[in-house]
Amino acid sequence: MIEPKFDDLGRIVVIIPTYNERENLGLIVGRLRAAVPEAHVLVADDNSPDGTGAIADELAASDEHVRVLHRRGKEGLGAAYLAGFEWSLTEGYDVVVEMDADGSHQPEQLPRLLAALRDADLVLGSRWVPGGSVVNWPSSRKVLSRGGNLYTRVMLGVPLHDATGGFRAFRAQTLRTLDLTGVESKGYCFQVDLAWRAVRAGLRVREVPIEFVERELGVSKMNQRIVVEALWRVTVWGAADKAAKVRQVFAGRQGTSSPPAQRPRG
Ligand SMILES: Nc1nc2c(ncn2[C@@H]2O[C@H](COP(=O)(O)OP(=O)(O)OP(=O)(O)O)[C@@H](O)[C@H]2O)c(=O)[nH]1
Ligand SMILES: [Mg+2]
Repeated sequence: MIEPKFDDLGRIVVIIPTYNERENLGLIVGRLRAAVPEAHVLVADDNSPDGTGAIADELAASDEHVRVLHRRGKEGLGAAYLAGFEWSLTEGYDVVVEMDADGSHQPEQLPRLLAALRDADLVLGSRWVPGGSVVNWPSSRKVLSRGGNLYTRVMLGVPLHDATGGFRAFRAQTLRTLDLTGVESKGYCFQVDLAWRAVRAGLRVREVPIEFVERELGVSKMNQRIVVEALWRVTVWGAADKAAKVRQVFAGRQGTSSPPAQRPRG
């Protein structure tokens, strides 16, 4: 019996959203089970046409640490995570982790995130802090990610370097605090949305460096629509936030009392 290293954090579940990841799922779950044996795994599959859901069921049948959430159809990463969060909170987990199925997020680096969660409410695996890196990305993709993160930092005023990344560890209490019922974001901006909510709620958000490895197997679900959604929503959120601050300045000048600038939304 291997001694759990993170039992002080409580029960841990790693949510892996999948859409057509049949080549990757078994590999990633195997690596995860070896890297953090005490963690449970929830595969959130959107009825993948390639049969990923059936593979997930096979994994679950042979390992009681693995569970599967079968969803109706492809509704985007954000919706799959929201369903996974709800399941995890209902099941009473204390720590909820987000991780891609395609090997970009290395399960061997999860202990780093979990260790950092001891002094944080949300830990982000970050490609763009010292020590972080990306393997096998063309420079166009690096520019897109770094540019998107810079834009997010400027528009929303979040002090984060990788708000779009999806390798994260939440305390369950963080998810409860954020009130996720109003989250509509679907693609990358789902990650931005949650990080921004956590910062605005005054929670402790920490970034730890990760090495992100571009997928080798299977097909990317990244598309132009996901990028446009992120750009559009960040712009709208940022403009609304700045307008609210200007209104507060004017209200303050007129001597009326106003709520604090950075209130949690939920
Ligand atoms: N359940 C579910 N999972 C999804 C959906 N879209 C993407 N995913 C999963 O979310 C994770 C990230 O998607 P990727 O296609 O790897 O997106 P990406 O990492 O931005 O793109 P690449 O760098 O090209 O891999 C993978 O595990 C996908 O299988 C979806 O609509 N539903
Ligand atoms: Mg990927």
